Amino acid sequence: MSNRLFIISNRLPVSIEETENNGYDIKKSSGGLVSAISSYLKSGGKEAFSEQIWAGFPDCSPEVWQKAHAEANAQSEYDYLPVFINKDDYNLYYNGFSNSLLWPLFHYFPSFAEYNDEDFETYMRVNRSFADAVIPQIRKDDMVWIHDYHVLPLAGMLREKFPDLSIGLFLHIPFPSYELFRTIPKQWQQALLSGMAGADLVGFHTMDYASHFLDCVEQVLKVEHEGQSFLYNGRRVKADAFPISIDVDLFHKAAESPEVRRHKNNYLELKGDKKLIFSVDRLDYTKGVDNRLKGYHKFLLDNPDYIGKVVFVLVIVPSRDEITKYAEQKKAIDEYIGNMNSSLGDIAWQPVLYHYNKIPFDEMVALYGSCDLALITPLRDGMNLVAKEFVATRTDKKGVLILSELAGAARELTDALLINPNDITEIAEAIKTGLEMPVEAQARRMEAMQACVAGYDVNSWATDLTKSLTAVKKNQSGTEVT
Ligand code: GDG
Repeated sequence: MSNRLFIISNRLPVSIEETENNGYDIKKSSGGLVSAISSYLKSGGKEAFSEQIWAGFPDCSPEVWQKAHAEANAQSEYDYLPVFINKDDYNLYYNGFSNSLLWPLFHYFPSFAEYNDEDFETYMRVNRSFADAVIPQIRKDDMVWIHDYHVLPLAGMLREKFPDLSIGLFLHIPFPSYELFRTIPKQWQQALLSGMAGADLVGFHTMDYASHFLDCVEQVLKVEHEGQSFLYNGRRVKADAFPISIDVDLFHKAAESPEVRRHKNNYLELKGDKKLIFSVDRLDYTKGVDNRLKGYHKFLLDNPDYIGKVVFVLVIVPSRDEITKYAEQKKAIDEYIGNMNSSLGDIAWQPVLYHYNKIPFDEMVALYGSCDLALITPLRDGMNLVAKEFVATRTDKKGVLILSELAGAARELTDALLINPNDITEIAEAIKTGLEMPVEAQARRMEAMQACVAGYDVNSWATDLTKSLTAVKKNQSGTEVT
């Protein structure tokens, strides 16, 4: 238990907000990555490490951080290491290269990708700032765990200084096929892949993504892989699948908690004898909300008996709203819902109940628990945790999951009603099938999906990754294939 766990991600799991009179507010983030790592540490992971350090952008200036960091650190299980990035650089690195090139391209939206030299240069410079901030703090027996597409070149930058350091990199989004990856200028392809190959273990949600990565490495870095690993600069690098999951117990327990029950009772009363469809996503064109609405619209037009007898609660959490494509997506959704509600609904009933804001955890779980159908239709999604959370919540074994076959989660949740998110008719038909599915069939499918989610929960994911990294390190004696 001598080594430390060193996590690096774009953002720290805390942010400091300046308030009036020189004060500050410490806000803990509650994203998927933070809850994944926290629940792993709580359930035994902590014993494996002497300390946990988390490096990332704190979303505040060094002056504000200076005032608040002691208190923030005292409240946390992590030692925070802030990486300060100025506003202009952050804009080009985050809104630019990360979210206007890598995000759309890796999600198979090449026409949304913006190839901009200044964005690339800033992305590399910001990654260098990450390296500069963490290098003086790293000890050679630390286990470094880098997360996501914002920091792809970082492993390579750390490797220059620490030839033997244990470095894992996990990508939370898909990795695209070479045919898409090659649309990036060659110098950028090289920088991204050689940076990723600085890790010892590169983790993805599915084997498809891992295979695409290995294929790109072969084409761009001219290094052949043997099985799932390749030799790069004399070091063996492994690519593998680690399908991220959720804290199953948290959702089980939450489903039975008095707060969730209270919200659930309210929703059940509100719903009356109507059917309830539910979805919750960040605002993102990859989530397929337009097609979801079109599919629901078609379902109502094709099955007019359901008019007035079903409500779709659509929750969208604001996200990346400084990027034009996101603002356009918001506008398109608003307009579609406005038109649909006024053409099909009346004062007494609206087909879509739209909420454009984050909802509290208990309310989200109550909606998972009281809906008849969860409608999850991303055009591409690395994994999709909402699908797994819905399944884990349904201790009553009721409810139907409609899931896009283009989400990573579809590889595991094969007992969902799987649909192609570009096929509006298939979505419409699946809604009808789902709403009319006998309870025995619902229970059978739900039990199979619950067994799958419980069989590989978030702790399995984190343990699997850390053990695998340790094994890769052990096997790295030379050219041994792992
Ligand atoms: C990326 C990848 C991959 C959402 N709305 C509310 C809320 N949430 C929580 C959900 C869930 C998380 O946010 C969303 O996770 P997803 O996996 O669905 O999607 P991304 O944000 O796109 O995440 C994705 C993931 O990373 C992990 O690797 O699965 O493919 O794109 O946990 O519960 N939570 C609350 N209120 C909301 O309104 N409380």
